[in-house]
Amino acid sequence: MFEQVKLDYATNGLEPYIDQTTIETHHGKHHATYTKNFNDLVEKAGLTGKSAEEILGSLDSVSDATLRQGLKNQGGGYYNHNLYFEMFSPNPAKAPTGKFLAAINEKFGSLDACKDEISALAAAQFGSGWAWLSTDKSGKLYVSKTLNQDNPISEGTGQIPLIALDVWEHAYYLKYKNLRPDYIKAFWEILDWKKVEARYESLI
Ligand code: MN3
Repeated sequence: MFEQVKLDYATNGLEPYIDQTTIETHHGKHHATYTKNFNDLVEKAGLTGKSAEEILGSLDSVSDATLRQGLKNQGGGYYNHNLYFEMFSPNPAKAPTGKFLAAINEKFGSLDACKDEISALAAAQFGSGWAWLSTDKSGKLYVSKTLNQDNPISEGTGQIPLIALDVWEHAYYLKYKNLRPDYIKAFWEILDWKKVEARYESLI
């Protein structure tokens, strides 16, 4: 049984960057629904006991096309939002350190350049989707964007996401309306690089 990540901050704890109503709706309704639907589909597909990464990484083994697409959509919705919500903090570390910072500097030149690349992909995503910072098992970093609830795992890239930037309108529309770039700027104000760094270190 897959469970939504519990927020380790109050629903108003990310104000003014993400407002309370958006967090309540996004986590309490959207993410809750993806999670419920994913659990139902996992049971239907006979995949109980597998991890979300295993399921999303082997969708080709599901022969029924409707079920396969459902697992990709709802499983992505479950997994992507867990990563999204767990990387925020009301008092975030504004930069990583150590090996992770070294990998960022090697790939992008600087932390600001890394954020700019992800922001540009997020702003350029036409319609609903996500922008990503991911790693492979060797610790090499990648940026990408995906449509819908697709992610680097369901895309079969061999990459594991570290940062998930949701650019579906439900993530920002109540506060930012059409101004997605303002939401993207706000995202970096509450992203906790210490959490991202801990995830990176656990994966490589
Ligand atoms: Mn969302």
